[in-house]
Amino acid sequence: MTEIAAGKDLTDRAIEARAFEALDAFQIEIPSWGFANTGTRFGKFLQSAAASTIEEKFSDAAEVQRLTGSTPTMALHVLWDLPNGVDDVEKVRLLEKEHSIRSGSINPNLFQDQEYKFGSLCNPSAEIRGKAVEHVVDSIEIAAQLNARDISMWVPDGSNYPGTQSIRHRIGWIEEALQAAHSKLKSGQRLLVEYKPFEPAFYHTDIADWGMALHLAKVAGPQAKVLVDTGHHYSAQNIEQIVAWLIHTDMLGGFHFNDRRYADDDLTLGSIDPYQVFRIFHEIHAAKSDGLPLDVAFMIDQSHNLKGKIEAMVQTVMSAQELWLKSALVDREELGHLQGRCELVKAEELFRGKFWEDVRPLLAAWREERGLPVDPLQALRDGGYVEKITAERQGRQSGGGSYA
Ligand code: PSV
Ligand code: MN
Repeated sequence: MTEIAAGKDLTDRAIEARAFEALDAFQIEIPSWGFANTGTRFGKFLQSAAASTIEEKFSDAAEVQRLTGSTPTMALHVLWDLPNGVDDVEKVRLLEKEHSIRSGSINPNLFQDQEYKFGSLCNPSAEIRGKAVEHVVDSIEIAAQLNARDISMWVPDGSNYPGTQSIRHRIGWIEEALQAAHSKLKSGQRLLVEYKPFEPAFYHTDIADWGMALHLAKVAGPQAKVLVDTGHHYSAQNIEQIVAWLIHTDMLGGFHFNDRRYADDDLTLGSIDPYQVFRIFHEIHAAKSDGLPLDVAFMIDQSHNLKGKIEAMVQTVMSAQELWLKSALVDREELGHLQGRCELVKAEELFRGKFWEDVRPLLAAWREERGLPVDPLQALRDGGYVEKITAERQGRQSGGGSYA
């Protein structure tokens, strides 16, 4: 071997080691509702293979984990997955064991009950607010019994017509509600406050953006953090800047990943703007390189109406792994020097150069080394799981899914 070849071999091995380390550290939670029949407000296109029971959702999650090796937990939505509340915990525990999938974040449901027509935690009726808080407290108990750390709070409240609600009074009510919920957290648990600018309310949303979520998380207590759903921003918003601010203030709790073209479209992660996901991941890697103690939950929040559900989930995890790996490989030390010297073009080329690099061979090598299918999508097609569940589930009506 020439000296140059030996040097290249050493570099290749160093890159591979770095890549494997990054991939080993990467886990992303999949949502139970991603396996169920869902639709738009115009209707649903039903899929025979869709899961309609919690048993089927665990089974589907196990298939995604078998193929990708990066999804050991599944987010649960309380009303959809544990309609009997804590009474369903034992059943979920058995499913966790059977499928080697742990329960991930627990999502209270504050939007399906008729009583929530004018809001849940921000409803002008103290009685309804109390009921909503009770549901959150029950969800915290479910999480505790399932050893799940995070309770993801998406509060759908808002109003549709100017002048019809006191925006300020509602701030006070939600502060009280989140404090009450926070006081019930066990040690180690976290309350993640998710924001969204619109939908289902179209005039004002009570937690519309990251500033409001940050304020509310701070008011709620030390175990509350902010959850960034990438689909919950106005079109031109710089999401990685929000992420950097939340990291700086030690208030970043987690992500719901999906992509968007217009609004909260829940499109496949990276399908519209993969560079944005790369830039977000870069902020995470950069903070880690700077030695900041980050503890961020990566979760997928997508439920596909047209794509095969398991196929879409596997594809999403693969995209996440690719973008995570690309951003992991940025030479941050060199980037730091270039930033310090304001060498703009060199810095940008170094940064975006990694975005354009094809990391799929590295991912394939990692999969092979870890005993995973080298091409998870092909393995899904070859494995016959979808055909099997299609036959088993065929003809049954949908249920147990999001917006069902
Ligand atoms: C609301 O749009 C949201 O992002 C919340 O996280 C919900 O829990 C989830 O979607 C339901 O799909
Ligand atoms: Mn979300």
